[in-house]
Amino acid sequence: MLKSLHIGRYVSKPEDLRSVAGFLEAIGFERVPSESDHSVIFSAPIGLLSINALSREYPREMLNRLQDVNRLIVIEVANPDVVFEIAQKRKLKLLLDKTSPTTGERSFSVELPGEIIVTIHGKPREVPAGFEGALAAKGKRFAIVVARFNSFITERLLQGALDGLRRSGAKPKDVDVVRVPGSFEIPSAARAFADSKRYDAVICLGCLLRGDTAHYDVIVNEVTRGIGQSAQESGVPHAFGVLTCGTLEQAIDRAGLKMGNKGFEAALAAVEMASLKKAVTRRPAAVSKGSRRSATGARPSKRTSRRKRKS
Ligand code: DLZ
Repeated sequence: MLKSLHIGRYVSKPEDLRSVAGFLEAIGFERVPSESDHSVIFSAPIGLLSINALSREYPREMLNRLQDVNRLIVIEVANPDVVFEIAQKRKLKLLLDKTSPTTGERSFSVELPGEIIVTIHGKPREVPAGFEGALAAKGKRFAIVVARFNSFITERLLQGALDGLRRSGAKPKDVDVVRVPGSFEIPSAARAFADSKRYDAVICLGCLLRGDTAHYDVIVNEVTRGIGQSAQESGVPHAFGVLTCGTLEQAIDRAGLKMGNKGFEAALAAVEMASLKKAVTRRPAAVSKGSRRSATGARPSKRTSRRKRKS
């Protein structure tokens, strides 16, 4: 029974092998390890074998080449425009480029070294533009909850967080800092800040070091769950800047040495999420069900408004 399909194509000169392989790799084919130095093997996510009648639309030059169909490779891709750019960057000779007016499918053929012709086809998917929060803290208020346990580390995280907020435009008067005994106490303090509705985001800083007992595992889970729960139930963004390390050395690296400062990173995450939350709540819905404005930002007609008032 059929196990797998291998299609071989031959380049006319051995030295062309490298550039053909380079192009196939650049567009996403995965190289299968091979000991041979006169062939390269690739795997594709889905393989299909197509038997084609030659089209009269093809230019004469291409028809002549296709007399030897052994030199044609047909590849379906998710976005032919991206592959087209790759082919252009590699200065591959374009033989044909057409887009179906009915299906929108683009199909183009390029000549690779070694007299190989590749026909790429696919339908570019429409990707929504999307939006994201900005690193703009000006006018927003932040609460920082810092654990005193392992203060040698957590005070460095705090300095990093304050630096991140300042660099994003936050004013010192808009930042409140509270210290709690250890990481276990962070969630309840964070929740109190979040419930006050006076802050745009809460930044949680602590340092849990694995000891010889099960204490670490119990607390790690509880602190993580508690901070997540506070964020979800209050609707106020919380940034997680609690280090969970095996050794003091690892913690030092993450508090300003080799691995950056996780307090600084947490502050930037808080600023971005606070900004994103504002953007989401202000943005008109794509499909408006009785909302004041439609997706285009237009208000509903007066007739609709009147009808709504009556009911
Ligand atoms: C008790 C304890 C221990 C053993 N280890 C840590 C730690 O590595 N990091 C930390 O932030 N806190 C630790 N704590 C303190 C607990 O978080 C908590 O403050 C106490 O159990 C009191 O509730």
